[in-house]
Amino acid sequence: MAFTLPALPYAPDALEPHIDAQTMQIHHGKHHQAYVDNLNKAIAGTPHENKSLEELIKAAGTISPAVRNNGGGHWNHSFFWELLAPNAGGQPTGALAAAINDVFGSFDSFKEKFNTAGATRFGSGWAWLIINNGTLQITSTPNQDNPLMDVAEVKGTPLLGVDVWEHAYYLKYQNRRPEYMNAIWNVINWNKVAENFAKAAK
Ligand code: MN3
Repeated sequence: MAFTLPALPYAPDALEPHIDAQTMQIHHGKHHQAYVDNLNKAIAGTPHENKSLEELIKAAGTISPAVRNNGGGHWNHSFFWELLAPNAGGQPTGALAAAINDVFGSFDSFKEKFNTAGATRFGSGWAWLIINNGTLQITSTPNQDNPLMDVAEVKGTPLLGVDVWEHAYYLKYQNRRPEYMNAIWNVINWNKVAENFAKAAK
């Protein structure tokens, strides 16, 4: 069964002025679409054809780089779009807020550490908030890898992921990745992150 591009859960201009419409259109319609198309090409006629995306991701180290890169790209972007929303941002509440304060001291200190993880990821990759054995942790991965992969240096269940590839911000922020990392907090959908947390903490 071929994979398909999920629709954006909001209009491409809904995250303005923090993430511009053109970036969203190209990022979703061209980059994410290409990961989906190339993943389908890579698994066509192979034993991986009928596996779920999660199964492919978890075996990333034992399958072809094309499946690792494009499967990761498809999983990561599908996850990412849901984590953003118009009229979002602010701070988490409830159990998630308590867990963040517990581990990082405060929301501001969490944000600072997360921004640093994104800013210091050399080249292309992702910054993550994960849960691992019940504990929150910040990490980052190169390229389209993610913490679910068997090849990840730090493994866990992603709760929040931010794309730090240049294609995610270059049109508006050019080389200023830290500025993009600061702006994205205005559109983080904490309800979705809390949902991921509740599911993973079970
Ligand atoms: Mn991307």
